[in-house]
Amino acid sequence: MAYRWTNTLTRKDATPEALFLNRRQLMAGAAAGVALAGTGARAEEVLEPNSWEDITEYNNFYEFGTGKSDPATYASALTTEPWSVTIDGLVDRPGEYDFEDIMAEMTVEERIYRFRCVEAWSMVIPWNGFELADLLGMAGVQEQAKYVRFETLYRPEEMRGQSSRFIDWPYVEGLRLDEALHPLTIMATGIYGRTIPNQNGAPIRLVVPWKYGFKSIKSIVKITLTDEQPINTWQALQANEYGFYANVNPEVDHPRWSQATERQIGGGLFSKRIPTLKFNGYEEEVASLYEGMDLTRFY
Ligand SMILES: Nc1nc2c(c(=O)[nH]1)N[C@H]1C(S)=C(S)[C@@H](COP(=O)(O)O)O[C@H]1N2
Ligand SMILES: [Mo]
Repeated sequence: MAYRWTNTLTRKDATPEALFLNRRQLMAGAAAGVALAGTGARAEEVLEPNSWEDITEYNNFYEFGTGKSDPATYASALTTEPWSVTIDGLVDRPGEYDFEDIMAEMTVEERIYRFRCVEAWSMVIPWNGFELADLLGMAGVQEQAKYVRFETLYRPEEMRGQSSRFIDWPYVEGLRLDEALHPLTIMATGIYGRTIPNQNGAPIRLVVPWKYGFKSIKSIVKITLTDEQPINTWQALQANEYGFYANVNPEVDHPRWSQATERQIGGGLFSKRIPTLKFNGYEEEVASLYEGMDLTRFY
């Protein structure tokens, strides 16, 4: 079954309060899907999502500038139709996959996830999307593949921040294959039941909720299956501050600030710092991926 988003939903259509509340409670449980079987406790948890305004007006998307309001101000210049994603490397069916053709095959669901930036702020975001594993399945992952490398669009005519050369564009990210195939890892195409806004990474972006936000690469045009660990943009830029794994860990401070707590975006007067959770609260689901690894070294 495939479900396709359209641009015709308004926020009011998408979130009748009572309906949304019910759905939210359902999805809080469904969010972790298979991985949650038998771990009832977290499934009961209900996360209060941030507002549409918080989520779409306070962003990091350096292709449009380094200020938090730059993406909301300038990302409307980005053309997202037509869009295609090249999937290549160690796959059975390499090629340029049209966004529409991908969506026709995928089942879109809502996932309400904590989102924790390495800069120590956080939100809760109701994404719409599908599991990355399903998309990789479309291309057929070969046995020798060990990592997945992602690339954002490079189009300086529309992405004004790309005229600044402090980043070696395009923005690149990577995951180990087992991280990429984990049921919590999704490709997001919507927020609050609406098409994902350009500033949040339209038309398709990665969301890996147990890792720092910079891993969740936006506006993806290329996915490569490889047997070599990719060098992600932030690691290339500042390897002593940002690593490949980038798992949220309150016990390992950033060289320039503590990661023990985080500032909740929104809430006005009630805005506060809360303790940061190991693996951003998804420890039960993902800790086994890192058994035997020294998480203070592999950051
Ligand atoms: N292509 C690209 N992807 C990106 C970034 C970026 O600058 N460029 N910023 C990252 C960072 S640091 C964060 S915190 C999240 C922010 O996502 P949001 O604006 O949807 O909250 O996007 C990540 N993905
Ligand atoms: Mo971030």
